Amino acid sequence: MSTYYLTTPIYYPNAKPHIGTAFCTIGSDVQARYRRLQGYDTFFLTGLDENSLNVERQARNQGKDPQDYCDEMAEFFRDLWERLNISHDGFIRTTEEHHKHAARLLLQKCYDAGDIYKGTYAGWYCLPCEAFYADDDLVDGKCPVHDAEPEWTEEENYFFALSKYQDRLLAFYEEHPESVLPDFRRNEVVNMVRGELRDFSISRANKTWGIPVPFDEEQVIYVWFDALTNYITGVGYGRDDEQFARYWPADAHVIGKDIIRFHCVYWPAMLMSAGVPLPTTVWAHGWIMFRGLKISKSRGTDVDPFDMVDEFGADAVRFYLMREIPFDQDGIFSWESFYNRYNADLANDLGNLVHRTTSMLARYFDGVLPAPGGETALDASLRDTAQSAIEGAEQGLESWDLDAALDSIWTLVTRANQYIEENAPWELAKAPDQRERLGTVLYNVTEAVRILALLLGPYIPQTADAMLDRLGEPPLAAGVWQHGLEWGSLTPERTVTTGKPLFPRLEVPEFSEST
Ligand code: ME8
Repeated sequence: MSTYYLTTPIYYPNAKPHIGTAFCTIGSDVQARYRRLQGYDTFFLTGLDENSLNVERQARNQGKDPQDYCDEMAEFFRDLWERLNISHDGFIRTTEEHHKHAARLLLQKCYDAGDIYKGTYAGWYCLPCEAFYADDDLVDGKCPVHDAEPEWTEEENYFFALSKYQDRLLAFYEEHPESVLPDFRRNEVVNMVRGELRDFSISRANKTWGIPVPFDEEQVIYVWFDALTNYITGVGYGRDDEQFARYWPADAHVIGKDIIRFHCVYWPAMLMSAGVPLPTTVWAHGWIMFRGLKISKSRGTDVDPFDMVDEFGADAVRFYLMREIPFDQDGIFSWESFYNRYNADLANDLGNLVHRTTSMLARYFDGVLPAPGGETALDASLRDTAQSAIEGAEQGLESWDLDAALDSIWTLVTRANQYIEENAPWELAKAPDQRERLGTVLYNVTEAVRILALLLGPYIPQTADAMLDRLGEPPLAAGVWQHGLEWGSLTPERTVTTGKPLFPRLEVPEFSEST
């Protein structure tokens, strides 16, 4: 069986997860679920980046031991991922012993390869980024990502000889255009590497928090070197050779555009140095903006994902983010568009389709699905739309065009609703000689609902299972996209139930200009 290994960034637990973090994790979850439905042996890793100075500072500011603080914060992440139905197979925390051991192992390999040397670093350090900046990287003296004042730092560190890898990196991007996606991000990376490629510091003189450098216990491993290593330690590097051989190299690292340099320049060079194969793809998504600003830890509480899930349910949140925010560009979160999407797409289009289909079956056939009769042009057009929705969904998901895949799926939702209007089952029901036609129409629309449940499985898994349950079908299972998407697979004579509306309409609040 083919394997598929994908990862999210490991998040800093120096604040609770916010809607931007949730977006990245949900997008990754959609892909993981899709791969499982396609029958891949899938491993989906997420986790926390704990050995960072920003985490240590935050803990100490609150008078807490950093490890206790991380343990507390980890619960918020685990809790949110559970509430959002994130289907990760691994949750790595970089304070775990196996990770510490393997991070040291990787660094030792780079050292043995002659790529680590001692030097003095003097530069601006941005704590939220955990990265050094040169004078000309700063914008008005501030970090270009966080708009925060960096700290001037001067210390003796170990360095990784990144500059040695310039040619190999450029050759790698050239030979593997899929290594950084979307394409325009790869161009940015190529430009970065073509310019001056500075060696980077891989240790810090901090003895209170972090993983000691294997060849100098006076220093700890720089948090980015340590953090990137999670992608191999999470699947057994230095611990479980069999698991490592099974899943590595990763098929995809999903990240935000803010951390491209680390993933697309530092990480491949580190792996080249240590003689470890390179991941297939780094997919960099954009940022969610809210009221004109990037949603971030300091502003995260404006849109609290915990409250959103409590109020609207996991699927509404997952759906909104995947439908409204493109997975390659920046996108805008607004409450107005949330309510619009919910009411128009979920309550009206999808919810009504399921409700009217199952209600008509109850009304006209006592809830027992009739067998279809001969096919008309209208029926064929519904079947064709289903086929093209399946193809569009697969194409979009394969190419990380997660919103385009959803657009394709929606063509079937729209067509199925139109099909009902065009055939007017309520009229057919009045004419006894149209009984067979009525049965055919209701069979076809029920079959469209079944196919929609499978297609929506990666996005709104709870709703998909609820739809299948109403049709008397088993819940989503691994491999079902391979054998279950054939039109006409739904066997007649089964009992279909109606149930409550899947997405009751929301009362829309008054919006001010700024929402
Ligand atoms: O950078 N819109 O952790 P982090 C979309 N620990 N995505 C967003 C976002 C927004 N407004 N804000 C954050 C780190 N993200 C490191 C990573 S990996 C080896 C180490 C997402 O907690 C986005 O995916 O700052 C971004 O890359 C990630 O959160 C940064 O999370």
